[in-house]
Amino acid sequence: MSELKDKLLKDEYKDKEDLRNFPVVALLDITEEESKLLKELGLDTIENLSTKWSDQYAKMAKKVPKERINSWIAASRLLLVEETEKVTTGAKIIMVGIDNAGKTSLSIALKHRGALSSLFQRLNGLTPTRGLLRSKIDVFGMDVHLHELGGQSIYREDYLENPQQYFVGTDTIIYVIDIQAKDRFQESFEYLKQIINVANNLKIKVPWKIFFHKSDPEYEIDDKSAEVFNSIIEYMADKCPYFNPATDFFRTSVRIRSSILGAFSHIFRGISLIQDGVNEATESVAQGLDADFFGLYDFRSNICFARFAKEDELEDLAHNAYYDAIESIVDIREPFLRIRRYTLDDNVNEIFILRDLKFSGERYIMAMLTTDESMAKDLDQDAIQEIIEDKLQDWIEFRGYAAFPMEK
Ligand SMILES: Nc1nc2c(ncn2[C@@H]2O[C@H](COP(=O)(O)OP(=O)(O)OP(=O)(O)O)[C@@H](O)[C@H]2O)c(=O)[nH]1
Ligand SMILES: [Mg+2]
Repeated sequence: MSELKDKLLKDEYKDKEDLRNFPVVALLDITEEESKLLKELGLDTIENLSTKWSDQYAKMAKKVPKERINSWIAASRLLLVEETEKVTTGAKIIMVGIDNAGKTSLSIALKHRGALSSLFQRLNGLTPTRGLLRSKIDVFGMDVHLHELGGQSIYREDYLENPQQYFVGTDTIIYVIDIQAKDRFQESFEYLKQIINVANNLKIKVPWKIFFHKSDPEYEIDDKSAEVFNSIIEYMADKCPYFNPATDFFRTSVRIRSSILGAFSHIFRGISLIQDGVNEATESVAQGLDADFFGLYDFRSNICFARFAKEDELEDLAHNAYYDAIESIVDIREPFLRIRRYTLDDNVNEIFILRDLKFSGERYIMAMLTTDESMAKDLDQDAIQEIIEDKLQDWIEFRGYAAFPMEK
């Protein structure tokens, strides 16, 4: 607990008593100005912020970026965790798109362990989803409910006519487009417009993500298709306030595992309120380990909970290497699972190191890439574990509090 105080409070508050009545300005990452705003809204103390934030959220969001507000709420909840009831936290993600776009395939590919060939076998036998299909994944201690809306036109009508039933309480909406189905672009774009329309009418303000799916390695996008994709992104940027045209679309393919893992990990980290703190801690772990990439994967869901990469390419390389490795290690228990070497285009040798870790009884896999030969050679297991624990343990332990409480 005291370590958590160190991380979340300004120096002058670290040794004081009566945490719940601290003014919000005690939080590390908040300015005087910002704390005044919260005070005006009745969120003057840590306790009030942690319990009454939801009534004032919209007002705060008008003045301050959401990421900042989220991190204050998370910090106040984390600080009071010992006194807070164990609340259920969770998230709801909707996947939507016309039939055959690949929604069910994406959800299967995300959870699949084992060889790619056995994944393709499963996907070949898929039949169209009949209406709403729900599944639940445990991601970083939150329950993530994944809702797929089967895209055949007979089902689409119902979503558009009774949207509240499907869209209320959603944290993120993913729209999936089959980029190889040129003759269906028009239909897919129209459906997207309709869905945005009903969501906007319901005043559902959530992040939207676009998956340009079936972006297989050998598939080349022609100019005409590229034009359509650009106009979709422009349309989204215009109509959806929480769609960022620079970062919120993904090229995914079941043939490129890193593409799916990367996209979903981005989305799940976005839902987590402690994202900023985790990012900072992860960067310092990477520095401590002299790693060009460091990532911590939740073994059950495959989701990358924390990651830092010096270059984007290294992240893709590591995600792919992670998937390759877990194909063969499902049941094997060894401290060091794998060490591998990759030579990159510019003749740089990256050493990939993977190991099994446990935090609070949950299994994690750590992956890193380093060019430091001596580091890789005399790898001291305990030292590695120590560095990670020192920086990330608290974040991992409290990850279950890292999402908004579930709406009933
Ligand atoms: N080439 C290629 N084919 C894919 C990919 N992902 C899925 N498919 C194929 O696309 C077809 C349709 O996939 P589904 O996942 O059933 O599509 P869906 O969006 O769930 O369809 P509905 O349930 O009817 O809405 C299947 O035959 C998959 O094998 C991909 O990345 N590349
Ligand atoms: Mg389906």
